[in-house]
Amino acid sequence: MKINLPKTSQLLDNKFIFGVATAAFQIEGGADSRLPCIWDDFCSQPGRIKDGSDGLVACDHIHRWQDDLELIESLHVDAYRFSVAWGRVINADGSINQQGMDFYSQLLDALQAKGIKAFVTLYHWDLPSYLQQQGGWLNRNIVDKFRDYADKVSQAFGDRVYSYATLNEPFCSAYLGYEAGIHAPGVQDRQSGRQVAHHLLLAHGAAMQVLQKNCPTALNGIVVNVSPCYAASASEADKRAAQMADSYHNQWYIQPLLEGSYPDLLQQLPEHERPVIEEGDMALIAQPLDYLGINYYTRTVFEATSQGWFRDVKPTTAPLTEMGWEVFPQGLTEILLSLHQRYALPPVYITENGAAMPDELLQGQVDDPRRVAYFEQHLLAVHAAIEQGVRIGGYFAWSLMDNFEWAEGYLKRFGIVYVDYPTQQRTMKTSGLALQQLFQSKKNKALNPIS
Ligand code: IFM
Repeated sequence: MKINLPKTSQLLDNKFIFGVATAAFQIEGGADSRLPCIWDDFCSQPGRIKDGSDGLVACDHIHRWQDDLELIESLHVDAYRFSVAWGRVINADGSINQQGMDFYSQLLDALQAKGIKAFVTLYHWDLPSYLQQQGGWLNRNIVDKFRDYADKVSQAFGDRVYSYATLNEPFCSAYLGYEAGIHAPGVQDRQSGRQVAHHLLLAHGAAMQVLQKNCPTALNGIVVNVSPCYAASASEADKRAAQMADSYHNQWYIQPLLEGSYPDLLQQLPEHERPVIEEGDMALIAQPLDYLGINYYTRTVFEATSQGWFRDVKPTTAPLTEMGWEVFPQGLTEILLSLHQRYALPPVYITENGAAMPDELLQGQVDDPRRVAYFEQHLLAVHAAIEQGVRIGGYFAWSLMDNFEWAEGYLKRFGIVYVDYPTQQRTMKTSGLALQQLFQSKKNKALNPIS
């Protein structure tokens, strides 16, 4: 199966970056060589993870990274996006864990030798447990801890990193972890969620200053997840609900980053639900960004509640992925355009996009035509946004391989490479082959621009 893009698409330009993405806790395993984190603790609480699993072994990437890197190279990607496990590189007393640092150092060297750009995320949700015991993201001191972590990592990695993201999806850490309570650490409290969001944004700002000082030539920024919010009906109440949801879930993170202020919705929260914001905080958050990473999977539809708030309506009829998420590629174009119209956006990278599908390994093959279609539709959506003026520098498929899908455990497969967990054998899916062909044809076009 092929992924077809218009021949003249800017996605096929030499400068456009194609890549695949992963995150430390989801693939590494090797829990005995790092400090425990909040996700280890969460997994050990009965009922938190659908299949009762954990990240102790995951894809055993820690021992198989060289083979995995061959796989990445075989895809003809320009870049590989991965995250650093904080508790693998920094000890509880703040000193460097050299063995852990060496692991990423070797990976960076190997990527460099293969000409693959490293996109490094500093925080993809795996806060060390000892920091959680000190209050975690609710304790404002976390900002200093994160700054120090960013400093040590960026000094150790030097200029081998093409791009840093301070945080991956602060919405998930704050909202899913502290308001909905379905992610670690499993708290359900609105004020905590808003406070954690504020501390995450502050930590981002503090780390950005360090990154710009230590790595002035790297592309430094942050990755947010966005889900465009649609009204369930044409009623004024539902339209307003969708606007509020957009403010609460999307703009709550983007507006402080780009404009140094929270959406007006903040003023509508009762005082006891608002975050504590100190003088100078908003300026620290709004550090200039070299790029904004956007993760997109689906849209969300909202209706009004009788309390004047919003509630999402589960999709039923449209094509759904295994996550129950609607396949809605035009939402990606629409959210990119609306952000472009609303803000002075830095260059955007689509840092995650992909789908969980009901994959089966049959006679050594995994045929996933619906995922191929998903990628094609979303790449076309990116193309459409570029055509309408949004500056987009790259696109990363989520994910390189099946992995630990947080509260869903190993039940949901997002990989373009299938992982047979009992044997740890990797099998390229049809979608992996389709992306491989696309990525290769882009490289070939760059080499032979006339063809
Ligand atoms: O697996 C996650 C990833 O860790 C963050 N973004 C969304 C993906 C799919 O749920």
